[in-house]
Amino acid sequence: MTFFHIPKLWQLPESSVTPEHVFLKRRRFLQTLLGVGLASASLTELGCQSQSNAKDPFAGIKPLTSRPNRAFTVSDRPLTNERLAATYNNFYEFGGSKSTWQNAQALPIDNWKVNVTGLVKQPRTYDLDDLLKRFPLEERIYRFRCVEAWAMVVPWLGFPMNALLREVEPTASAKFVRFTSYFDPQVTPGPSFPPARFLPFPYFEGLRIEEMANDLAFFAVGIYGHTLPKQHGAPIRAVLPWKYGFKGAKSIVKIEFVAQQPDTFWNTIRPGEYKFEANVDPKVSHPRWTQERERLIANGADFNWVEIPTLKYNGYESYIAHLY
Ligand SMILES: Nc1nc2c(c(=O)[nH]1)N[C@H]1C(S)=C(S)[C@@H](COP(=O)(O)O)O[C@H]1N2
Ligand SMILES: [Mo]
Repeated sequence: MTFFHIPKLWQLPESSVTPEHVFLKRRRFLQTLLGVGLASASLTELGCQSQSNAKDPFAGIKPLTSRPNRAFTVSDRPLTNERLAATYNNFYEFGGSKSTWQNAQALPIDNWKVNVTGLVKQPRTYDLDDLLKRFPLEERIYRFRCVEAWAMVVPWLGFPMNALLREVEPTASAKFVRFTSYFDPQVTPGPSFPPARFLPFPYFEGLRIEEMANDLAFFAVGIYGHTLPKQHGAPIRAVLPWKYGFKGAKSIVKIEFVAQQPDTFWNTIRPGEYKFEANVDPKVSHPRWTQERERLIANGADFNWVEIPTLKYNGYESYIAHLY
């Protein structure tokens, strides 16, 4: 019997991990942020961020074993520092700033259930253990691009969405899928402005069935070798690396197969911005900023934003170009 150690993808030499000390320069990073002027909603709360470190961004995580899927790795930019990725998030259920990780610790993830319903032959409710037992976990390093033009590179653990499709068998009339995130006004207060009652919670997103069946479409249940910290959308979230980050609904409780293109959270709030498809495209500007470049949330030795060009479909053109 051979017993050998399979290194995690992100431990391989080609993944240059950002040194920890970079995190300590966060204050300067925040100043840089203020300098480039992000949305005012973020600005108001960013100021408080560096003061409270009382909570642990990794509270409650557990190790997860997985098979590294080396078909999906990233060599054109460094892996993002884990702590940075875990403390710079969008999760509007828990606030409108990037420091929602502290509030997100209130998310109750025990006895999580995911209801798969709608136009499927095998509708069912999975609990998280069912999912982990049924679908072998793999690790994939993906680029990640937020519509706000920040970007990261992280190792997700999870399983391809097409594995779930095979099991639940959408009917011929299922043309789209709709994801719904956890929402409980007692637990998820929403941003301070606009008040949550003006936002169409629970968060919802969608895909065409062919997009969901594509190799890249992924359900993540972990990151960096362990379960998802709550702020990343524990215990299960969607990851669609060729689309803007907002398409990847966090903390999914419902997966519904439907005949018509579903509405989406952000499109309902701001119909004039991105359409349903929301593929990363440097040539299609946001109404208020260019998408030609992006800023990595870490850059190795020194913590300034690193600006790099944005790639068509975030560099995944060969996988999904035939869909558009
Ligand atoms: N339920 C829910 N899912 C969400 C969001 C959110 O506010 N609520 N934000 C989206 C946006 S805009 C981005 S960029 C990513 C951020 O993922 P991360 O915080 O794990 O980096 O989550 C997406 N999924
Ligand atoms: Mo985003």
